[in-house]
Amino acid sequence: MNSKILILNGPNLNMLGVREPEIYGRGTLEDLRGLCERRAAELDLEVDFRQSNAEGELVDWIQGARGAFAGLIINAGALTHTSIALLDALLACELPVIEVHLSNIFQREPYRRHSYVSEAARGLICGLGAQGYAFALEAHRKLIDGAAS
Ligand code: CA2
Repeated sequence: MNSKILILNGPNLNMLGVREPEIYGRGTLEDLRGLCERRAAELDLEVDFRQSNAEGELVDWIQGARGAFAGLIINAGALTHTSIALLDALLACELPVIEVHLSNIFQREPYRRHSYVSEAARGLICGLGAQGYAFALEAHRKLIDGAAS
C-alpha cells in the first residue's frame, strides 16, 4: 500500500527562524523538514517535503500528487486566505488533505480567520507550532490503516 505523504509549504515559510520567532518559533524550515522525516520514519511513512513561494508551482505539485501519494499535508501560508486556485487543485486531487498552520489563525487578524484550503481539508491543525505537522502525519497513518482494514 502506498504510504507516501506529500508535505507542501507555501509563501514565506522559507523565512522560518529568520524573523517573527514570537509567532512562528525559532526553528527553521530545515528543522521542520527534519522533524517530519523523523516522525514519518517512526510511523513507517515516506515524506516528500517541499516549499514554494509561487502559487502556480504549488498547484502543479498538487495536480501531480493525484495517484502518486497516499495523502497531503499543506501549510499554504498566506495563500490559505486568498487562493481559490489552490482550493480547486486540492478538491481535484482526490487525496485526503490535512491543513496545518504553525500559529492559531483564529486568534490573529480577521483576514487570517478564513481559509479556502479548509473547504478541501479532511482536518485542520493550527496553533501547535511544528508539532502540528507531526500530528498531521499521525492522522495520515490512521487514515491509511483505516483504508486498508
Ligand atoms: O501559521 C501559519 O502557519 C501560517 O500559515 C503562516 C503564514 C501566514 O500568512 C498564515 O496566515 C498562517 C506566514 C508564513 C511564514 O511567514 C514568515 C514570515 C517572516 C518570518 C517567518 C515566517
